[in-house]
Amino acid sequence: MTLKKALITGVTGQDGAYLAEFLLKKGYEVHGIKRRTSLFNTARIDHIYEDPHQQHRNFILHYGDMTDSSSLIHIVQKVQPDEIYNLAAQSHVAVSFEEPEYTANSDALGVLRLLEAIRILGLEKKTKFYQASTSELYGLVQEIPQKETTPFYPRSPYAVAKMYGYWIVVNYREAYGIYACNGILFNHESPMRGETFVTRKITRGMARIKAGLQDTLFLGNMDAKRDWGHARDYIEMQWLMLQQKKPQDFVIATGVQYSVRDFVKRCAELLEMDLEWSGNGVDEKAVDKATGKTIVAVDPRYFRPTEVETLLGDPSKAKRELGWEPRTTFDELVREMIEADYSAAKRDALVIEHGYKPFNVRET
Ligand code: NDP
Ligand code: GDR
Repeated sequence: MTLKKALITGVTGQDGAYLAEFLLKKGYEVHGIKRRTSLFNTARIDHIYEDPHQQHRNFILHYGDMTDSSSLIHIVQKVQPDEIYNLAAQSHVAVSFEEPEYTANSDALGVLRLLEAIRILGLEKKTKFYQASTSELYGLVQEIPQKETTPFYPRSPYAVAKMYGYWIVVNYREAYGIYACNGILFNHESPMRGETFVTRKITRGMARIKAGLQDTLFLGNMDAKRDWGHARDYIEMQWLMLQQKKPQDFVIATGVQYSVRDFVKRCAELLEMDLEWSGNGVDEKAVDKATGKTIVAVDPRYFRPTEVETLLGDPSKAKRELGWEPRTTFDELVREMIEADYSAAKRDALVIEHGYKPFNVRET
C-alpha cells in the first residue's frame, strides 16, 4: 500500500514539529524542508528524526529555502506530495520591521514559488495546498470578533506579506482549480513556542526568575490583547482543512481574549509569586512583595512602530463545517508552558550549582 505523502515547509518550527508528528501517527510519509543553518535547527523534531542510513523511512528532511525557487521545484518534483503544508515564514512581527524585504521574499513570494512549483510540475489536480495565514491580517480591527468575512487591515511588513500570501492562494484556487486553503489562525502557543514570542518569553523569564537565574523580565505593550490557543489543537485543523470536498478558508481561534498583563499574572500565580503592580505605560512594573525586587518592567524597545492592540476570533465556521473545537483552555495552556519552563530552569540551576554551564542561558 502506498502511503499518502505530505510535504511540510517550516517543519523545524513550532507548528511544523506538531504537524509532522500528527501526520506520522496518521500513517503519512512525511517530508520536511529545513534550511541550512550554522547550528543544528532540528531540536523540535529530533524525537521523530529517522536515521538517513536506514532503508525505509517515513520522515525525510530536504534542504531548501522559501527564497529559492529551484530548491522548492526540485523537492516538489522528487516528493510528488498529496498535500503541502506551507508553514515556513519569517514569523516574528517585530523582526519584520527590521527585515521587511526578506520577510516579503519568504512570506509573500515564497507562497507564490510553491504554488508555481505545483503548476510547473502539472500537479494542480493532485497536490492540495495549505497556507498558514494569520489573524495579523485583521491588524487594525474593523469588527469584533473577527471572522472569515472581516476586512483586513495589516499593520506590519509581516502582515502585509501574509496578505499577499492569502490572496495568491485564493487566486490560484480560482484561476487554476488548485485545492488550496487559508487557515486564518489566531495566536497559538506551546512549550515549543519560539523564545522571543511574548507567551514563551514570559513563561521562560518568570520560571528563570523563580529559579534564581534571571532578575527581571522586560516586556513591551502589556495592554495588547490576544486570543491564545494551543498549537497542538490548531495543527489538527490544518489537516482537516485539506480533507474536505472543496477548499475553503477558515478562522481558527478560541473566542476568548486575554491581555499580556493577564498572562504574566497567571504565570506569577502558578509560580506562587506575589506581585504588586504599579504605574502604566513605560512606568508600569511588578514588584515581588516578599523581596521588593522588580520582577517585570517595561522596555520601550519592545514597542512596535504600528501595533495590533486587540484580536479576538470567531471560530463558528470551523465548528459548524468541520466539527472542530479547541480542546485546551487558556489556563491549561499557561500551566503546561510554565511547567515545562520551570522544570528546564530548575535543571539549569542544578547544572550551574555543580559548576557547569547550561546550554541555553540567554535572556530574551
Ligand atoms: P516558527 O517561527 O516557529 O517556525 C517558522 C518555520 O519557518 C521554521 O521552521 C523556520 O526555520 C522556517 N523558515 C523561516 N524562514 C524560512 C525560509 N526562508 N525558508 C525555509 N524555511 C524558513 O513559526 P510557527 O510554527 O509558530 O508558525 C508556523 C506558520 O504559521 C508561520 O508561517 C507563521 O507565520 C504562521 N502563523 C503562526 C501563528 C502562531 O501563533 N504560531 C498564528 C498564525 C500564523 P528555522 O527553524 O530554521 O528558523
Ligand atoms: P504576535 O505575537 O505579534 O501576535 O504574532 P507576539 O507574541 O510576538 O506578540 C503578541 C503581543 O505581545 C506584545 N508584547 C510583546 N511581544 C514580544 N514578542 N515581546 C515582548 O517583549 C512583548 N511585550 C509585549 C506585542 O506587542 C504583541 O501585541 C504571532 C506570531 O506567531 C505571528 O507569526 C502570527 O501570525 C501571529 O501571532 C498570529
